[in-house]
Amino acid sequence: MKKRFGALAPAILLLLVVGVASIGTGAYAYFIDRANSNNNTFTAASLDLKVNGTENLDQAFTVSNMVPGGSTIGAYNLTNAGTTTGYLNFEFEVVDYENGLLAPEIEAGDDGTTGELSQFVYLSLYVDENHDGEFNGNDIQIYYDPVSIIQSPQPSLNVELGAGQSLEVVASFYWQPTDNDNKAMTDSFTLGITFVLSQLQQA
Ligand SMILES: [Ca+2]
Ligand SMILES: [Ca+2]
Ligand SMILES: [Ca+2]
Repeated sequence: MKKRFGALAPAILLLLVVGVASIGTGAYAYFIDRANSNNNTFTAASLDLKVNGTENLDQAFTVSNMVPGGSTIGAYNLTNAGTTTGYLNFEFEVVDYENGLLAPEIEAGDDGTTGELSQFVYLSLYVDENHDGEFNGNDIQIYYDPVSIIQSPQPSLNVELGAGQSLEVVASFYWQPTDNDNKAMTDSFTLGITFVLSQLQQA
């Protein structure tokens, strides 16, 4: 009898071990169910600024035979064709040309060093919020001064432009008459405007 029990002991011990192990791994068949959130996708947004529907607008203004008291006006349509809100700011580049020195220029004290036209022509640049072609109401003034000083640091305006939104920027040029207008005879200037749309507001 003692001998038979001794022979069964390893088997009983094995059952005990399996039982304890089963409790430890939780292998009993309780109910279970799962629900899923599949194909989570992450895509970058875009900022895509267009002026009059293009990336590089050439010669929006070509004005010849300017005279004191003369003016010209035009408008840009700016669109954020991207998918996230941007903030609009402005950069400018002016280059003056003398184009020869006439007697009236010399008599006015012009030394031919550089052209003077940009000192006489004022630019009024503004966001025309109410689209009436005039600076009024809640319109946002971007610049109002002689063109010659437009390259000096300008305050950041950070005009908000939402995804898919457009706004109108009006540029109005006016030759403010002075006693020195003769200095600008035959002179010319080129003006480049860069519209900058950025995700963050500029300092
Ligand atoms: Ca000249
Ligand atoms: Ca207006
Ligand atoms: Ca001149």
